[in-house]
Amino acid sequence: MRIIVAGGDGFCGWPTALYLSEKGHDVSIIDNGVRRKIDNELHSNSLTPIASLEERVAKWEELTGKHITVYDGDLVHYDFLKEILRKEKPDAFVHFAEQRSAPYSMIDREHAVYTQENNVTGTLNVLFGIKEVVPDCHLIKLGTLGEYGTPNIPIEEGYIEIKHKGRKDTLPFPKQPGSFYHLSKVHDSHNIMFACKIWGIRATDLNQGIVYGLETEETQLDPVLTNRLDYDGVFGTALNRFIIQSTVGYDLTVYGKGGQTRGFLNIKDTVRCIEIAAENPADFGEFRVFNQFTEQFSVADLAEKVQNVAKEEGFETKIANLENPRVELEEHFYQAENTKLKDLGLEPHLLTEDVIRDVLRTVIKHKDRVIEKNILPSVKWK
Ligand code: NAD
Ligand code: USQ
Repeated sequence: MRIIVAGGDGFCGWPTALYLSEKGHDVSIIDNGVRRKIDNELHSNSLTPIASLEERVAKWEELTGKHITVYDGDLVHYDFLKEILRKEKPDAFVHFAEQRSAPYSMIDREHAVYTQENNVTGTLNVLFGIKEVVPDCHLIKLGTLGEYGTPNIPIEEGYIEIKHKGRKDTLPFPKQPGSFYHLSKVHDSHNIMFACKIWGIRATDLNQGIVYGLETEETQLDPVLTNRLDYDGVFGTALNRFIIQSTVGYDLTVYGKGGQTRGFLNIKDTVRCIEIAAENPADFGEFRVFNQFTEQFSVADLAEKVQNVAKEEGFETKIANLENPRVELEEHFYQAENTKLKDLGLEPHLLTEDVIRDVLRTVIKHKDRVIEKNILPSVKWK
């Protein structure tokens, strides 16, 4: 298949581009490099040293003979996007290219506006581009499990059957997102659903949980192919952050009571889920939704797991219950459905002590790069 990976320089996009290329697909990447610029804005960095995108794809070609074309540009620029769609004529468009940090979207008005303009306009452009240039192309869009929030009922995959006043219908599952970032994903989902309905576009919305780990078989082939790894209070995510904190002598930063429960998955499963979605496209006019995670944990559970493994590796770590910078439930019911990807062949890499140990040992090699003042959360919701 001819596949465009938008956001292919990022944490999920880079390993996905390599994985799909390895599987024999003709892959091209669109990325405007904004994630690297945001590191400069925040005076932050990836824990792992990352090569430029040009160096990355050159090394991949040198090692495997497989070519990945790179387009340096912005999805928000419609003429640029249309030109690439005309050139590439993709069978699938994998869309990772969004501002993905909840805290970043909550810094101030400018950051909230940037997040929603970047994400919503970029996705609208992709929808119009598919309609006008490549109507057969399957859109594989990264949504987020956080679109649903934490309702007091089990979370279904996209839709719920509701009986009301003697009548029955299958309707989109209610959305209660917890940041301007998560809201941007809800807006995207609505726009995609509408475009499928009116234009007959085929789309899969992957409501992904929190991704942990960093390496896949492909990124491990050479240090130049190494994936980025975020640990700071703005872009770092729960489990990866805890592992890194344990190696530099920081208390694990559990926010509030730590009963916040979320869906998680290994980066090795992210890349496979994209392949599954690509190989099993949605029908024309179908807005298909998969919940893309493999296990659910509370943040307190995760901190404890990391504490145990870190201890075995010689790091004595304490768990801090910091004042929660976010507005969210800290103790709640949580049960999300995740059968559709497994039914299509996903075999999850589950979170074992060995998996945590593996990431921890990789992290140790780069722990001198940690900028300590970036570890504590700096953005408040209120
Ligand atoms: P990332 O920030 O590492 O990667 C996103 C990439 O997209 C970056 O390389 C950035 O430069 C690029 N980009 C952003 N806006 C762009 C634009 N307008 N035009 C072109 N390129 C643009 O993020 P990630 O962690 O790889 O996440 C990828 C996607 O998966 C996001 O949509 C995110 O919301 C979703 N997701 C991520 C996680 C996670 O835990 N990382 C979990 C669930 C969903
Ligand atoms: N948390 C802590 N301590 C930390 C970091 C986070 O207790 O040091 C808590 C948060 O308060 C929250 C939970 O852990 O309750 C998850 O926070 P996170 O920063 O790990 O993840 P989140 O902000 O939800 O965002 C991440 C990605 C985003 C993706 C989302 C998937 O950055 O792109 O969409 O995970 S989900 O959470 O399923 O919506």
